[in-house]
Amino acid sequence: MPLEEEPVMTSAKNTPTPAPGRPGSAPPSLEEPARPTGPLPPKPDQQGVQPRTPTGADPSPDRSTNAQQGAHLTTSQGARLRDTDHSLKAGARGPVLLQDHHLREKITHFDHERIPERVVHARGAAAHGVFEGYGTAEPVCRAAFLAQGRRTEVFTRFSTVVGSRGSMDTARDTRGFATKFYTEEGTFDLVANNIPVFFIQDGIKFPDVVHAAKPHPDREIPQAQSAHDTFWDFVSLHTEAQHHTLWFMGDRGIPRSYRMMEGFGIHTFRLTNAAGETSLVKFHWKPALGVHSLTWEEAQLLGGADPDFHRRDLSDAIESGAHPSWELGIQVFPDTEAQTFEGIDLLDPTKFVPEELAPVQPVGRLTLDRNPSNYFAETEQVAFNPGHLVPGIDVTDDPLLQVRLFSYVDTQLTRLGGPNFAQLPINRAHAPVNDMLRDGYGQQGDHAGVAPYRPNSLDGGCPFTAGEQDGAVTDLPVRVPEGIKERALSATFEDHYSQARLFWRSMTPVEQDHIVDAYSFELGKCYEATIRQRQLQCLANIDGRLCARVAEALGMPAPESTVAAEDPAGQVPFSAPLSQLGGAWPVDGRTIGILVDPEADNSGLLDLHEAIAAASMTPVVIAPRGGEVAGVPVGRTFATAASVELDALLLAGAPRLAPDSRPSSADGLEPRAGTLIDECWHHAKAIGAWGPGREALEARTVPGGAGLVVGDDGLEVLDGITELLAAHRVWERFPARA
Ligand code: HDE
Repeated sequence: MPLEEEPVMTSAKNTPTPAPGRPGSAPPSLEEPARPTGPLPPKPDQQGVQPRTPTGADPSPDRSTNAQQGAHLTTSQGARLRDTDHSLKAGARGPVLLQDHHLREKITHFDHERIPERVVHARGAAAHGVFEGYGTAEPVCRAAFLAQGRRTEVFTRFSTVVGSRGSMDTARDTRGFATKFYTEEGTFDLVANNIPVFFIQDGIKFPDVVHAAKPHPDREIPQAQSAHDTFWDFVSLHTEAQHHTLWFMGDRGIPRSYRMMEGFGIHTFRLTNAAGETSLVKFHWKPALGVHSLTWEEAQLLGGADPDFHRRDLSDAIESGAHPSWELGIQVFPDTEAQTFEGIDLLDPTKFVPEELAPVQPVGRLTLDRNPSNYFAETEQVAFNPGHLVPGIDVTDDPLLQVRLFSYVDTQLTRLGGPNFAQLPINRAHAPVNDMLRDGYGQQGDHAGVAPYRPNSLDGGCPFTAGEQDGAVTDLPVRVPEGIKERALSATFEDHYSQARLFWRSMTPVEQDHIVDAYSFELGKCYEATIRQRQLQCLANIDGRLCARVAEALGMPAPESTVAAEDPAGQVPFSAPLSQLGGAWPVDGRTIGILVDPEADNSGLLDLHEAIAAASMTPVVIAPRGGEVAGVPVGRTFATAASVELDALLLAGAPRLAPDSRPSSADGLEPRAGTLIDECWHHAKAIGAWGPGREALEARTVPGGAGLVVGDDGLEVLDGITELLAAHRVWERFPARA
């Protein structure tokens, strides 16, 4: 039988799923195609993406991928198949035959599709992008990717720490923020978190803190939560964890979006400039959109309404063209023998350096502009390692960092099934690779030559080692402090409370309220009174007022502090950048709900929809039923809408229930529309209304209340809402309680 001609584009992946309410995406055909027709076009943010080859440069396209070539279904060996729905049987109702190769291959492969999830940071979402250097780092760092105007491809993965791969995005937790820079000098990984300090000072304790935070081993509950006895048992006994814990009891533990988080390298790194001079630095990512958070109630509701909230938010924003960006900055400290700055031990990862003491100096910009095309191949298989460094960037003796340098490869050997995971497309260096690593599970290199050893004469002596002038990584002649071999901790690591106190003092009253609520919730979930009591003691050592407020909520006595309350030498009393409030920020990628009554006059709806999209925000029309209203697609019906998905709400109409349909509220408003307004009001979101929507607004909120915008039409109201959104939330609606 002659083979049919192949269509030009044959991959059927990338079926566009239009974001709610986004008009214009071509729907797939109703019928299953009978002949190859070519796929739906790739999404705009995925255009021109080719899988990277595992080995060698520029192989033929046929060798570049073994996935989805040609129009026809084949076995893994390329033999075309005419049926994949029926196993080969002895008669239509008889037993299945072992000789059915396709059946066995299909089931066997399926049986092995899952790999172990990450032992921590299992739940994540990622995106591709570009980093552009400003050249401002040159006085301290010779890394080529920081040069002015140098553009480097990057891949960034965000994650929660504790939950399993299928857990909710909005759990209260620290977030990972790991970036792979595919630089021309080799790959540099900045494996960061959204909190600048860590739980522990020595990596040997990492299994302890993780075992304490993970679900209880007997019943495996709770999932993705720190609100349980084992976690608070550990951190209340292990007081160096108190500082980090306070940060994630604060609003940073429940970010509004990955796009609105800071990132911190935590450890101190050592940089070298072209003259060989060294400096100590801490890395910071500053988001262009500002640092913003959910409320705790929103986070909890989202856990049910949309467990993928952060993942969806990131990919929707990128797909709609609202590309998130961050500035990379460094705090620079002199590389002295003491490795301290203003009395702060730079090797202690439970301490940060306030920006008032060392400003964050911008050195480049990261922009994420492309979603992965395959979650497993990219986001799941990416392997970061703080030991992936380039010339000009080196580690220090921070005992947490030193252990990390061992752990990442070790865990990846199991997770990614052998030693060749650096050859996976997402992990491949973009710099030429010429190693002498050979064989092993999953080897994809077809290495030439006979002499993968040095010295050799058979392969012409290749590969040659490089000198510093050829861009080689050099080992810095750093002095190692002399001492005896001992399992001990430096006395400079002993202060566990003063920076936690600085953090607490630097919060605004509403942020302090959130912290009190978080401790009250978390400790309220602990069964053991002694654990609550012990943690109250830690809070008393941080701040008496914090302790008293949490103790009151728990109905327990507040203990007295057992530590000195004076600030250590050099510490600032207050650090403004620690608070998230204040300032005005771009509104790109914010979601605006528009509640409509399809029976009313919706003539201005299309213009409003377009105006919101033109301002780089996402409009979502919410109506009693699906379809279109005035030419605009309904993004959410009352069955699928949730207030927690929205940043602001516009009331274009006031859908009502028919009087005899079922019990209604006094204002006659459709109850689910009423709940939407109530929740947006309660969560301090901006709400706008015009026409019949004004009536609903007045009925469900406090007339004249903060953050309410009324006007004659949607466009006028939108201006006021956009202004309010720049501050993220209508903070005046949360009167400070203390
Ligand atoms: Fe990690 N960490 N970590 N960590 N870490 C991992 O590596 C580890 C620490 C961070 O999106 C693991 O491939 C130890 C600090 C991120 O793939 C593992 C210690 C910081 C990610 C590991 C730390 C991080 C990881 C699990 C204490 C912030 C996710 C899977 C010595 C500066 C990366 C993997 C991704 C992942 C070990 C402490 C950040 C087990 C032993 C401090 C963002 O190797």
